[in-house]
Amino acid sequence: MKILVTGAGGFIGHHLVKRFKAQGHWVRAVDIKLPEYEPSPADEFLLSDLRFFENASRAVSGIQDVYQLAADMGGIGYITANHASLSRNNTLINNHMLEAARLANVDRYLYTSSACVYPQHLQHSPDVTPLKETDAVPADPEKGYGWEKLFAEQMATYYHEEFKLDVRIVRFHNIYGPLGTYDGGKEKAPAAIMRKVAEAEDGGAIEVWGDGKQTRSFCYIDDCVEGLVRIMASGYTQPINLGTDELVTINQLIDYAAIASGKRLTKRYDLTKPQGVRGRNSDNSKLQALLKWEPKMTLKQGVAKTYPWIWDQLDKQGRSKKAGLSAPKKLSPAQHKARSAARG
Ligand code: NAD
Ligand code: GDC
Repeated sequence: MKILVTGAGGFIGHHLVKRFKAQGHWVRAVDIKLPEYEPSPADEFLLSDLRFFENASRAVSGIQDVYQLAADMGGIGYITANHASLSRNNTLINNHMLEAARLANVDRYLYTSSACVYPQHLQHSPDVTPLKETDAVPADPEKGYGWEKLFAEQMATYYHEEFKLDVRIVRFHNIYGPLGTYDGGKEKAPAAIMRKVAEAEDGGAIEVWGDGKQTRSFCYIDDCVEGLVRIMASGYTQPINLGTDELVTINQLIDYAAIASGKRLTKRYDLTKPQGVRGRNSDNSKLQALLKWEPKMTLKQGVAKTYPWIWDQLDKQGRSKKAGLSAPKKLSPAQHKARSAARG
């Protein structure tokens, strides 16, 4: 099969290319950048900007299956700071990709959307009711990124209705794992927290955005890739959640990272930082009914698999700190107090 993966220089796209190559498919990868942490195994890698129609057209030429992952995106800090440019970039990419795919007569087209499409008024409580696909409309999504994702979903649906394009629309719920961005401003909470833990001295404190009581569900990358392949095969053309329904607080996420590190750490809350919705979880009823499958990896297991990779990356830059308390004589009285509190 000839497969196109756009956004293949990014986190999920790169993992997807590896999966397809392992299955023996021919893969064209497209992105404006190469993968940062290891080379792509794609048969062809086009460094190309999909905001331009001629590039989208070239990308889909001769292709059977399209996996459209190219997007200007990041964690809550990034997506709340760039509403205009991000929305413009992504609407251009998605509109051109759909039209190019239609004209090239591709077999199947999978679009990667986000849980950010869900109405904000349904996400005011940490004890949130899991979000089901039909909750998305009437709309009240995340400003900028959520609106453009919802519009791109609608566009994919219109292309299906009007031109019979065989679409898939997948709503990711916070995906994490090795080879994901952990630094530079685009990182999401799991990678950011693991970076902070890796850089912290044992017995020290890490900065947390918000009060740590906000909730999310997080999905490990291997489950995400498996889910994408299964959803493509399913023939289902309406939006579908892809995530876990393991609701955790950000404090729990930090505790799992601390366990993986072997360090004793305290948390320092910064309420001035971006926090997004108060609670978000995935309702997986449709996913289970459709695929008889859902993501399996618990957050504790996934963090244990991801932390060593982030630690190694930072270690190469001289930024990681090993577990093991340093000599007490170097500590100030305030640090002594914090350490005692951390030890409980
Ligand atoms: P990522 O940022 O690692 O990958 C996206 C890639 O798109 C990047 O490599 C980027 O360079 C590329 N890109 C941006 N503009 C481009 C352009 N004009 N032309 C070509 N390529 C361009 O993000 P990811 O986590 O791998 O996300 C993949 C997809 O999944 C995106 O559509 C994203 O919105 C969606 N998504 C991801 C998550 C998550 O938790 N990771 C959650 C919801 C939705
Ligand atoms: O960035 P994110 O993972 O995005 O943040 C989750 C929660 O973790 C937020 O409440 C944030 O304040 C908190 N948090 C605590 N410390 C930190 O150091 C930190 N860095 C970050 N980034 N967050 C921290 C995401 C979007 C994605 C996407 C997914 C879909 O929203 O950013 O682009 O589409 O949702 O699930 P989040 O979960 O709000």
